[in-house]
Amino acid sequence: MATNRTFTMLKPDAVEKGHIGAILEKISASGFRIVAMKLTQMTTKDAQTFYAIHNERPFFVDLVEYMTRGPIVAAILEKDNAVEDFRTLIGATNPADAADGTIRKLFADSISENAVHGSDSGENAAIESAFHFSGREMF
Ligand code: RTP
Ligand code: MG
Repeated sequence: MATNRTFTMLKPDAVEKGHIGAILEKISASGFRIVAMKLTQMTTKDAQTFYAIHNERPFFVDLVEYMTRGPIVAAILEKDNAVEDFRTLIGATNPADAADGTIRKLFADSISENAVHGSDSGENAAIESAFHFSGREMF
């Protein structure tokens, strides 16, 4: 996949609080085109695999519990410099450190429950997109 695409999830807390529309509005207004999108729920195995890089971290069990407790919105987004620009749009992992106007500043409550995921590299964007979507679901 080209590096002009990134992968995102609106996490269970954002869905529970009714923020899907507001976050998608902000994403669209920031120039990202939606290539693929669905409401889905991760299984424990899905979340353990998706966040396997963190499996030694003290927060791993809580992270898997959080990410599986309800539906998420998974999406692939397209824009020039998508990975970096989307990380800028979502803000720091801890919303307390996130810049004003970022999605995490606006919609997240804590470092653990921070509303949104964004891929950290083009390579991971491709892996994460393929984890959630088949080719016929990408437009
Ligand atoms: P993400 O992968 O979800 O986009 O988040 P990120 O790159 O900003 O942060 P990362 O270090 O990859 O952490 C993944 C997710 O784990 C939860 N977390 N909790 N309690 C904690 O100290 C802690 N640290 C991280 C967050 O949900 C974070 O987004
Ligand atoms: Mg990460």
